[in-house]
Amino acid sequence: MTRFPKNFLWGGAIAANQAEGAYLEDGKGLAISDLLTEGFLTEPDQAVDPAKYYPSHEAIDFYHRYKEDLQYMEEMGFKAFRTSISWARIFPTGEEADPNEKGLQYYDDLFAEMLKRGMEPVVTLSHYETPYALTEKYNGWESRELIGLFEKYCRTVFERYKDKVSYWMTFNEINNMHTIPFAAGAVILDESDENEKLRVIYQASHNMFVASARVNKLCHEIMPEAQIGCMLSLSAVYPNTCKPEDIFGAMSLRRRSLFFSDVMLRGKYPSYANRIFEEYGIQLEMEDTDLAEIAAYPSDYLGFSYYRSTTYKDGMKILGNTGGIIGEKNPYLDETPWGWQIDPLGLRYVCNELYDRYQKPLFIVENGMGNNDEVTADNKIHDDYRIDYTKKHLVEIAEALKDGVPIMGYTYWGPIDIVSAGTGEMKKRYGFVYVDKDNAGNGTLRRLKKDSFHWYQQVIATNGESL
Ligand code: BGP
Repeated sequence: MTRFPKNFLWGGAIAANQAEGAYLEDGKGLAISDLLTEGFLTEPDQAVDPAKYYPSHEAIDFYHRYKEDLQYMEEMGFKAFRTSISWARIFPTGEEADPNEKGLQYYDDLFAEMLKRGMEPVVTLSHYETPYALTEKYNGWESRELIGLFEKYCRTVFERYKDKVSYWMTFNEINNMHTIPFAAGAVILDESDENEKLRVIYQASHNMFVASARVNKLCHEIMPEAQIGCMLSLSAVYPNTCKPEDIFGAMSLRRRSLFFSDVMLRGKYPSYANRIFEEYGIQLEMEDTDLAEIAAYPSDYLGFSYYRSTTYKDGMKILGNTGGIIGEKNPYLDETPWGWQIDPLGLRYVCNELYDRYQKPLFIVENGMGNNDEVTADNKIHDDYRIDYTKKHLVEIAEALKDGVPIMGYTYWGPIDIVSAGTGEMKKRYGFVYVDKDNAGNGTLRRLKKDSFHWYQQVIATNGESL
């Protein structure tokens, strides 16, 4: 029995800053990701130090090798390929009067190559790569200035790619404003003042909500047939025990993320937000038209990343928990070498909860297993663990579809090895295609198919029937 819709968007996802490299080539400006030596869980440098290694500067050189890499994706039968446009390729400092034509041309060629190889481009407008000049000048999204600058960037790329791109999304994992605010909002926080820190987190979020509403409107004006979604990181959150305080805390931790999709999909601030603003003395700076715009132009779908589940234990810090993901170990689950708890049923649970809450289509735009793959003497990579992880999650997606949840597609995270966002490592490999490069940046960059490459090719060829 067919378990996946015939138009299900099978594919894979990367991000410009984790794959392209060419970090200053053809006029590109510095992006926030270019100042990180060990990923977004560490503080950025204030300037590039020539003596240091920055993983995003070369990454896997996708900028020059995308034709070869897309050939691998075509061979697996991809229907869709998600990547981001690096804002700093188009407007190097974010404030230029005119866009950088070489940057526009690169993405023109990239999207054309995808379409030629049978893949729908799925484009993230901001994936942890805001022009760093906007952090230096405005402290990123804390300032309303970024609304107009982002709108101008989006209008430029909508106009340029309106005949190539039908699937867009605004801010990658916008709910990570609480855990990695520099990544999600290009803001630097004063960790010494809790109220001020939360004020900046919620002010930046508000400015992004307004920007999202405006570009949703713009997207539909320029491309009436296109779809534009919001995008969140949505691990399942369980109570650590049946203790009522654990149950209530788990709901509160879930709400910390769902606050963002509540605003962007329902078009208004949820009532529970008022208590947070009151308790922390937060007065959001708004213009009279903000709430009307947010109400009038919600996102079309909910894109989200799902890797793992986590638990809430009474007493754990919830709001403003910058510097990483919180959660107690779940004794019923195995975990990856990086401690991410493997919970395929959790994905079915999250899909049902999200559809119950929003009654809008879902798009699983990130799911995958990071692991320390070994290359054998005969150049093989036997990644059965990745096949097992992905198979189990896809089976639960089929169950969620059977539960009546409309799911647009599945773009596996990191179909080719790329730089880890959290740690900057290459050895945290997700790919169905291996890339010869190590954490210190050494390697030939040659590509190798893993066992999982042939497995995923079969899954797509049979529209999931082989699972
Ligand atoms: C998500 C990001 C992706 C990707 C993924 C895996 O938060 O949207 O950019 O990096 O996490 O995380 P990591 O690369 O740290 O393993």
